[in-house]
Amino acid sequence: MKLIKYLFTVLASLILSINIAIAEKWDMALAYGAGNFHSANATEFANNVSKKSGGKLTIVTHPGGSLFKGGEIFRAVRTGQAQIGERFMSALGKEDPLLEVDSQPFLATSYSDAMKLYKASKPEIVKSLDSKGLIFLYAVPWPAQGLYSKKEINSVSDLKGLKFRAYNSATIRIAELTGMAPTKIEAAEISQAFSTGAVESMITSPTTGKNKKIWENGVKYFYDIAAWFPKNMVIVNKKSWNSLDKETQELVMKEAALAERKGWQLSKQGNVADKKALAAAGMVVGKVNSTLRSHFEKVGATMAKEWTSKAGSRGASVLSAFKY
Ligand code: PCA
Repeated sequence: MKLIKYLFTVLASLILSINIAIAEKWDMALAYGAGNFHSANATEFANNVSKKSGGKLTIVTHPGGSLFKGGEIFRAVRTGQAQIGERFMSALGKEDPLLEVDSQPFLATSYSDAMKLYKASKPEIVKSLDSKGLIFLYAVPWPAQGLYSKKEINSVSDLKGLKFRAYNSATIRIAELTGMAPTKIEAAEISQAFSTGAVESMITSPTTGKNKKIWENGVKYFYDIAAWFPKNMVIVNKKSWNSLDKETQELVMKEAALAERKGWQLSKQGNVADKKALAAAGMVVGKVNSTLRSHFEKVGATMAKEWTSKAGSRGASVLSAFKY
């Protein structure tokens, strides 16, 4: 009897230890608020994986920068402080200029071109992230980027000296080339920056303006320049990835592909609906005049040259794959 009891205990602890070895819990760092479509999509992805993995992997999401702020997420995932996270790709140009190809003005100005550019750049990006100890899962664009301003902008000289909120090197460069005064500010601090008067203009999506209720901070104008579609990507720490069995890895990749498709759809819907929401909130939603547009296009051409020389032969082959 004693022996049976002993064997039973051994067996029970064995089963328990096997379970512990197999069951993984990942914390997913998200920079944007729970109501943002990127976060909602990532949460659905996380829930689907958790549900379908049979208890082998649970992904817990932490939206709104509650685990790590936007600017910290790449490093946190790389070092394994968070096993998985989402980051705005084009803020990582210092890591790899290819990550900011989607923020080059007027390179891809429609969803179908943005998809083409994504496909052309993805293999190199996946490889470069892998060499930094990261597994790429999926990427989803923000709606088309437009110019927000407290004051009306009718001419090139109206841009001069405007205090401008930038979110990456490309938007800093646009500001410099158009005579605005840029400050880099993460999305989480937008409302405060506008309400204190630290900034008075920015370029971002109708979605971010709507989510921030930007009209409450004295921003009256939205100019739909639609010059690029920057993406967020979801990445996993490679060590965490390697601790999953093959079946679970396949499940994660399958759900990631679904999340990517859904995310692009949500983005397209937001691109229409969120502009309407800005107008419904009383903002003036329109286009820049043709002089301003060609001014921005010239800036785009200068930046394309600068980026090409920064991105070297890898950049050149991405561009030729895109144009092909
Ligand atoms: N919203 C984010 C990135 C691009 C966008 O549309 C932001 O403004 O920071």
